[in-house]
Amino acid sequence: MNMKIALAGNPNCGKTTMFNALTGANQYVGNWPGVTVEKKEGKLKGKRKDEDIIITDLPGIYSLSPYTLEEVVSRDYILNENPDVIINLVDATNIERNLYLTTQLIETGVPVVIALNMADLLKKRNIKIDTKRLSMLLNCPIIETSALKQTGLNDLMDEAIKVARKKEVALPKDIFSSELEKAIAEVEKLLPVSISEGKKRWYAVKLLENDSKVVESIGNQIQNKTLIDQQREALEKKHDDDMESIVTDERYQFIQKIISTTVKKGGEKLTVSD
Ligand code: BGO
Repeated sequence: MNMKIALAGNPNCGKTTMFNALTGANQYVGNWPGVTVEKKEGKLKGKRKDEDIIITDLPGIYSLSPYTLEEVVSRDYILNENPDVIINLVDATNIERNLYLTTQLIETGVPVVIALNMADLLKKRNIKIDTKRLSMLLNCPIIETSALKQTGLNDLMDEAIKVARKKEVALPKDIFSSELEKAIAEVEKLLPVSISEGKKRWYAVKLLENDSKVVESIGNQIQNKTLIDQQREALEKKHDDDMESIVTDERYQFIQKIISTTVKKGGEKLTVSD
């Protein structure tokens, strides 16, 4: 069996430690084509080592925007190289910030499994996470791991392989406000047939944001580009803000909403309001 697994996450979430734990000495290090960003790939070690499971360690990033080489390398890989699954490492002690990237990864049409890493620190930091509920709200499997102590890694790989074989992509419901969701649905209708069903949402959001690289790559395949501009302008006028900020704010509002019922820090109460 051939399988491609991508590791993605914020800087300092424990990705290097996880990559080393999963691949051991079976690593090749080079550069991503055309740029001086380090590319690390390795074969999964241990009991499944004959199955040819290749793990690609993507650069540490906070977002899939087009502004840094690391972000561009990561998103080009995810969208064009067809990994079977993304393992998204989330630092459990810094969950709010880390989930911002998660909300973007789950839009790319590639199935995602979350490794809730640094789980060994949760007790010490007095943080409680209702993993089951968080997984339900994100519509995405979550496995608690400690890359440092090498716990949860077998369960993580079992889940990632299961999800990769299933090839089903699930989006969380209601990430954005209904007006933004409506605009995204309208833009999806204008996308060229070359964009697969699963990837449509990502491209629609990026076109609404006027993402320079996406406009450059598929802009000329869209006939009614003015309709996208109209959707963007209407929302920008209503919010008196630019589209990228509107999308960013709504992602954080979604994250706030879901963590308010799933994450408890210190003596805070965990309230379930819906
Ligand atoms: C230092 N649990 C704990 N407790 N720590 C972890 C875990 C985990 O699950 N996973 C990683 N770390 P990287 P990126 C360090 O280096 O893999 C730690 O950027 C130190 N170094 O050991 O590098 C890991 O690749 C001195 O910590 O992350 C590392 O994603 C004092 O998280 C750090 C304390 O891991 C970042 C920590 C000299």
